[in-house]
Amino acid sequence: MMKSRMRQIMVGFAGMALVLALAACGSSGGGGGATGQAAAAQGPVQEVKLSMGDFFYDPKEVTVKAGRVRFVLTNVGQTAHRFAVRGEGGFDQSSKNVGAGRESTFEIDLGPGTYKMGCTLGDHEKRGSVGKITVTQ
Ligand SMILES: [Cu+2]
Repeated sequence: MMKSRMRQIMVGFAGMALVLALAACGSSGGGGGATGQAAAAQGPVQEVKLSMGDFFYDPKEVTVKAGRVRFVLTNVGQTAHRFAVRGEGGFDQSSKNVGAGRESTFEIDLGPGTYKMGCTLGDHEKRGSVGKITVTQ
C-alpha cells in the first residue's frame, strides 16, 4: 500500500516535470509572439468613429491593430444602415440596423488581414456603402 502510494507521487512529479519542460520549450521558441498576442487581447479597446450615409461610409478605409475594436457608428443618412465586416475564412459579423440619425456601437475582435466593411441592407453596398479595414499585427 505504501509502495503504490509512493509510485503515484513519483508519477505525479514526473508529470509536473514534463509540463514544466514543455512550458520552458514554449517560451524559448518564439515565445515573444505568444506574449505579444496575449498583450493585444488584453490591450485597450481601439475605438473607430464611422459615419454611415446615403450611400457611403466615412472613412472608407480604416486601419487598426489586431485586437478588440469598437466601432462607433453614426447614421447621418435618411434611411437605416448596418455595418457588416467580412474577411477570410468566412468571417462575417454585422451590427444591428442603425436607424436614421441614430448612433450605435459595435465591438469585434479582429485578427491581422484585410476585411470588407459594408451595409448589407438592400442594395446599399452597390450604391456605395462600402469600405475596407486593414488590420495590422
Ligand atoms: Cu445602408
